[in-house]
Amino acid sequence: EASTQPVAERTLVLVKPDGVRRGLSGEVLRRIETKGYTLRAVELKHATTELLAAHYAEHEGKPFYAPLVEFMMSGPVLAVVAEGQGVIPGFRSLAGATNPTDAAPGTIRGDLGRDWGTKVQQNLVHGSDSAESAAREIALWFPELG
Ligand code: RTP
Ligand code: MG
Repeated sequence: EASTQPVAERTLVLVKPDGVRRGLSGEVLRRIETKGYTLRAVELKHATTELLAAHYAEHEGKPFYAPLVEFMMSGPVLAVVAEGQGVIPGFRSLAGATNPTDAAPGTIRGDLGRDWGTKVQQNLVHGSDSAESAAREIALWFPELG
């Protein structure tokens, strides 16, 4: 029965406003699909303060929190639910280290991230960091997928 089948592993990916502005949405989707993951949802969204406060709750109070939320509202983001075995750590590997300077060549941030004249916050993509984060974040960005 369908109801007894385990739910496939899913992660939330965001192409941040810098990535959308630079026309890299398709490149990020291509890397996800080329790796063999399945796209379950893809939607261009304008994030609200409320959504970002919930999404970044773990970072509230840190010095980069307010500028990060402001940056994430500076333009649309492409919200993506990707699915596949190991997709949560797998997409983190595709994304690379948080700071594009440290991100290895071959990764999204390493190949495409620009860290000069900008800030660490502008690192092109977000990916959920655990199964708990993924469930929480997918519910926030795609409540209809519940
Ligand atoms: P993400 O959540 O976006 O996938 O990135 P991450 O796990 O690699 O990084 P995390 O520590 O969760 O931080 C979330 C986002 O906050 C910005 N950030 N700025 N020192 C700083 O200025 C700083 N540190 C983090 C980045 O946009 C990071 O992706
Ligand atoms: Mg994170």
